[in-house]
Amino acid sequence: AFAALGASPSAFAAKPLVIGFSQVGAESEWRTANTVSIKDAAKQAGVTLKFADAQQKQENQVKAIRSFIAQKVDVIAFSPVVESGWDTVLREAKAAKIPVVLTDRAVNVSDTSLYVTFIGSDFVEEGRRAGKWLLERAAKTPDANLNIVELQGTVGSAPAIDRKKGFEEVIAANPRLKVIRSQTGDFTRAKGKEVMEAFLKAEGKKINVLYAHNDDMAIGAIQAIEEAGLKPGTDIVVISIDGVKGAFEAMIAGKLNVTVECSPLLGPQLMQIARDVVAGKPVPKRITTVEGVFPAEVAAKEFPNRKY
Ligand code: GYE
Repeated sequence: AFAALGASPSAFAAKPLVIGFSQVGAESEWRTANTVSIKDAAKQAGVTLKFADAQQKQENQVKAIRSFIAQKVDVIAFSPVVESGWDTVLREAKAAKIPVVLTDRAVNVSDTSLYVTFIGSDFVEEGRRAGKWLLERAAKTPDANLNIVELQGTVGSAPAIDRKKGFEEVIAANPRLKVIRSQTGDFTRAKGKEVMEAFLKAEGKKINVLYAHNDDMAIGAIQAIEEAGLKPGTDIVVISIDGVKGAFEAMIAGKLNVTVECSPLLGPQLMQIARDVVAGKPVPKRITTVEGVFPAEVAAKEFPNRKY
């Protein structure tokens, strides 16, 4: 019938949806899996994805968003490296009538109509889950004081702020649990190792527990602990967040005690939401990822099921 009308079928096909996505960077195993998820899901959905890597710098994200506005993409999506400082550029997107979808990390804006929805984990809850695991463990050694060192994520980022808060809230129930040092390791292995070396130098054998805001920093710190002649997982209990394959390997090797899951597989949801938004369908303001907790005891059994 198309041929009879003298037009090719493709002339009738809807034009592909264009999404501009500004990624934080490539700082961790989590982030790499997140990028793969978004790129694969775009391909699967027939979405044209304009992808920009900000190398952990907010100024690069602001530039990318402005360039997406100039290119008149259908939807702007981004994972904001830090929470604050987004009002101006998001107002520009709103003025250009381009909907903004947040993925993974939240923003702190006075006007929440500057974005349509936020898809990602509840980071406060992740911090609480890490704290609960430690409370239960501490109950088994009622006489010991437990000195904790904390490796924070990127300063000013939603996961660093929230994971600290949730953990503190829960461990406050037991006065024997004390955070004696807390510093950022910027979510990377290299920084995690470096800061842990400094912690060990300052506190030595006083350290009983390491709480790292992500697996990569924990894995870097594990190296530092070993180089200091101590046994990670035994001499120092190690707790982290994400649940990447590297964490499962470390648990199977007995060097990491528990990881709290945080799923990076947000791509398919993002594509669906972008379609719904452009189609004018109502979408929820907050879409929270469902996740679990994996202690070392289940690591070997769970490993084959891990998707990132
Ligand atoms: O935990 C960390 C990554 O924003 C949830 O960023 C994400 C965090 C993740 O670098 O590994």
